[in-house]
Amino acid sequence: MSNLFSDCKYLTSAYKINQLPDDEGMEIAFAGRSNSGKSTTINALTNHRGLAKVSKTPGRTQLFNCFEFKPNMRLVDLPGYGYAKVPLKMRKHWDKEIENYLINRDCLIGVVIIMDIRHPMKEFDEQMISWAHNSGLHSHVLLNKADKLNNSEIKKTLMKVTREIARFSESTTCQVFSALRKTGRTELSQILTPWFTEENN
Ligand SMILES: Nc1nc2c(ncn2[C@@H]2O[C@H](COP(=O)(O)OP(=O)(O)OP(=O)(O)O)[C@@H](O)[C@H]2O)c(=O)[nH]1
Ligand SMILES: [Mg+2]
Repeated sequence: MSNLFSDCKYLTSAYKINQLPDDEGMEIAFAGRSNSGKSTTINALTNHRGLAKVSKTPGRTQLFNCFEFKPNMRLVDLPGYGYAKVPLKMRKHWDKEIENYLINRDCLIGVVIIMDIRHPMKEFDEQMISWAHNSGLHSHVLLNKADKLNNSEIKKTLMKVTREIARFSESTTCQVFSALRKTGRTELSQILTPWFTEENN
């Protein structure tokens, strides 16, 4: 099924934020712990297998990977946060660059925070949610890998996480997702589309 994001192409990769595309137009970032499924989610949303690189080895995305779906409208695949096996020096580099990106990127309008539904709301996830809320950015949480749980576990987790999110932000939305099975893709696209099309951006 086509959506706003279907006609998406790879634009560029940046090791440092000054290598990113010009800070113009609108951009949303896909953030979350390493291996939570950020890259797979971008592929599911854009219906484009292989657009963002996916790997069984955590720590795969080592760059800011930028994709453009309309002129000056981009999705950014962020490096995974907090993966212990990434060398400390590299982790420090990324923690600093991601923070720098989040704080200074003027065209950033929102973040999609991706969690493994089996391990939701880790410290970084909570920080991202409250930071996005306090910064006036759109934010949406995906409880990914729902295919790993049964329906009653899914329901229970969704209720629990929704309650926890409300402690940090009243503006952050949340949904169940499976990037692998593409469940929740239409809902995701319906949440993200107004971020780019509403007048008050
Ligand atoms: N079962 C299941 N596996 C998934 C799902 N989404 C992603 N995966 C798997 O999880 C692993 C990591 O996926 P990625 O998309 O590379 O995760 P990432 O967050 O981009 O990881 P980094 O780039 O290392 O930060 C891969 O083996 C994916 O196939 C899902 O919805 N269900
Ligand atoms: Mg990745």
